[in-house]
Amino acid sequence: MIRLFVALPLPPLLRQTLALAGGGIPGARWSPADNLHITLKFIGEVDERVADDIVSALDGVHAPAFEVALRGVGLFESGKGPRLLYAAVVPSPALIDLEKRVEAALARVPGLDIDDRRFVPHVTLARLKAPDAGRLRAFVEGNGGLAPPPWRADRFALYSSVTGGEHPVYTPEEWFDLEE
Ligand code: 3AM
Repeated sequence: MIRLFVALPLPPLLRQTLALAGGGIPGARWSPADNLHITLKFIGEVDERVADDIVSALDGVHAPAFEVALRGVGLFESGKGPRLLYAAVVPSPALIDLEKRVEAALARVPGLDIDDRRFVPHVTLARLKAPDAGRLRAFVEGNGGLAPPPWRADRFALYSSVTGGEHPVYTPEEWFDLEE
């Protein structure tokens, strides 16, 4: 079995910059630079044979390359308080369209049960467990103006995810080019 998700990578320099912004909030586990990405669709655990079908399906996704921009930070909350700190992604029509195309391609793979939660494009900066409320608020307020230079998304990847360690290990297993 292999745990998979589909995501857009972030440029290496941007990953380093965002990872360096971390620290200083007790109760926040910061994503290492290598883990920063924009999830398009979480797939979950699948059999290796199904993984091959997923690659074939994603090969059939044709979409244009497009500009991506991050703008500000936000929190995902659960009933028990904030659980995830993220950099928000400007939801351009091209990004929404790509997510829909990936979703449609995966829907055609037999044996897959993909979650259909609303797409809120984001980059997970930290996972939170009883974070220090004052420090968290200061970080969110201090980074409301986050606006790194936009970049051109010209490919996406099928990533594997190995959980269990301090941080999950994400590895791009296959790349899929967007059209220029
Ligand atoms: O892009 P982020 O970091 O928000 O939280 C997991 C991570 O999202 C999410 O998939 C990405 C790669 O692991 N994820 C993990 N389990 C999930 C699930 N059961 C999930 N998303 C939806 N349903």
